[in-house]
Amino acid sequence: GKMRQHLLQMLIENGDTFVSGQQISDELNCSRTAIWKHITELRKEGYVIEAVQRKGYRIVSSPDRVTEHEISARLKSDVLGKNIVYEESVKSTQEIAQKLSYEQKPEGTLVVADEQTGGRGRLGRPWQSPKGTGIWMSLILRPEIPLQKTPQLTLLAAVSVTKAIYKVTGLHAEIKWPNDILINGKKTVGILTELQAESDRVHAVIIGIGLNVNVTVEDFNEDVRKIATSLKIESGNETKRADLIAAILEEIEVLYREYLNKGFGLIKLLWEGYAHSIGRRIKVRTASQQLEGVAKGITDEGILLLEDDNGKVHSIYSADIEIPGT
Ligand code: BTX
Repeated sequence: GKMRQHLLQMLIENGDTFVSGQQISDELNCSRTAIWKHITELRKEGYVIEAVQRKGYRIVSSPDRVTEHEISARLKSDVLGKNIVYEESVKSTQEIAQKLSYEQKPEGTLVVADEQTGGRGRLGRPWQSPKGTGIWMSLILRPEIPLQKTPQLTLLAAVSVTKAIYKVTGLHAEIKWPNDILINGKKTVGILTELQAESDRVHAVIIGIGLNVNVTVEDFNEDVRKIATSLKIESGNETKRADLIAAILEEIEVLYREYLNKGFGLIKLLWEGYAHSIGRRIKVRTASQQLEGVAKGITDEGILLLEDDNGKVHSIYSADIEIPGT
């Protein structure tokens, strides 16, 4: 209920500091007995809460949950994630975010799920989203930019996620154009950008992020096991998903503001710094053709430039790329 969430928020915000029973009962306008009842329930949910006479309560450790309160209590952003919709199990957070966007929910609205039963990648491919192990979320943005610039936001998101992973875990991830983030050559994050637009007017860009956080090898299906990895598999440590979600939203917010004010320049530079495929020989599969050559870089629009063996440079707008030897 509302009161338990409020109590949790107070405890999380106070960190290591005790919150007295008096403070709580004043703020929540409830009795000491009611507080005790809620503390008992929170303990059942996995929170370890210390209770000390004349000092009060404090959280010693929290379960790894991605509920609105777990995220909000850690979030320092101004706009992104101010409105959070948490669901325990959904088909796809993209689907929900699309619907909320049509309902005019504000920019920065975030949909997060503990599990997806029908998570999707590009071109209708499935995205495995096992329960309680990863970040499966969709963010609504409403940038005033022309349609053809929207792919830049995928790159912006990829840079932000890569920075956040490093900040929270110390792991160095690399970006494979356009939308994969790899650690040691294996897929750790997938980003799916979907649009709501009319002629040239962009109503919304829905950025879907799937991040394997505490996923174990056994959690992945047979077919994905060879190509995928997680932060836990790579580092040996568990990460609190809510910490990482907050860090990602903060990084996106900073770069998104920079992008709207000053354009793609800085993001392009950062992206190139994290790029896995630039300068390497790659195979490209687009809807209409297959090409092979060296990835030369990206344009100011975020388009990939590929030089084939005859020295001809192709602009690749959207494709799957394969890096032989990975
Ligand atoms: P993609 O089309 O680049 O990648 C999909 C492919 O990645 C699959 O065909 C499979 O081979 C592999 N794969 C599937 N699941 C995983 C996984 N958990 N880890 C690594 N590799 C995997 C990438 O599409 C974009 C994915 C976006 C997912 C987010 S989650 C929140 C939001 N909701 C939703 O339905 N999709 C997005």
